[in-house]
Amino acid sequence: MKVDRNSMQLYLVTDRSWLGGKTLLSQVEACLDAGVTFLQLREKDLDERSFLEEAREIGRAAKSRHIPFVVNDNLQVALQSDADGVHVGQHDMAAKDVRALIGPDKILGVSAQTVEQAVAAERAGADYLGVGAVFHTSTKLDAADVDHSTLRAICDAVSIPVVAIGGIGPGNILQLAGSGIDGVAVISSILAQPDVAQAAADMKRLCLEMLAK
Ligand code: TZP
Ligand code: MG
Repeated sequence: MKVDRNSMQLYLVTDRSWLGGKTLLSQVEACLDAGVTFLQLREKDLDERSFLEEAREIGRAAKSRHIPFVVNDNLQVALQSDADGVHVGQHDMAAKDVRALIGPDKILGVSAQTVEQAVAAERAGADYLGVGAVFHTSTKLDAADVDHSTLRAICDAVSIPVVAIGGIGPGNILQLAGSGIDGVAVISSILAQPDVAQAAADMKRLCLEMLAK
């Protein structure tokens, strides 16, 4: 398996909404040093050139720490920055087409909300799944809700690692114990906090507690 299950424990998705004058690179580095185990660069509004430059810079920070690094949605940026892989949603390019373009060695992550989508993604060559939103989130307004019985059914139906995403924070992460997930993917419970390193360390501790339950 290309993706080590342990690297899915605390998956950080970037968001520049809460930088508050700091740089994305410095915030990300602080999080990587505080226990984040996987990194996705997610940019919705950046022009291609800035996106590529940023992917190279953030990718270097991840590589030097041996943290897997994927780019959301943008295959060209993923390939040109030599990221470890790419993450696509159900409304992006089809997983099997992405797999054909990136080859067998790059990581392919796919978002899934149903068992059918999860099984299809695994067949299409996904290396891991992101499943959510498992709790209410204000970060992605069009996120579909995934109830916890569906989350469990998805984990049972596939053999690739699964991370839950959406509204996960210190107050609810332990509710995910026993679902079969390999970790959690978060944005605001780390990046919207005043001390991102402390938030990442707190989430890591709670995540390990959740996984051990
Ligand atoms: N996909 C499903 S929910 C979500 C994404 C990108 C947003 C997660 O952000 P947060 O702040 O951790 O709820
Ligand atoms: Mg997408």
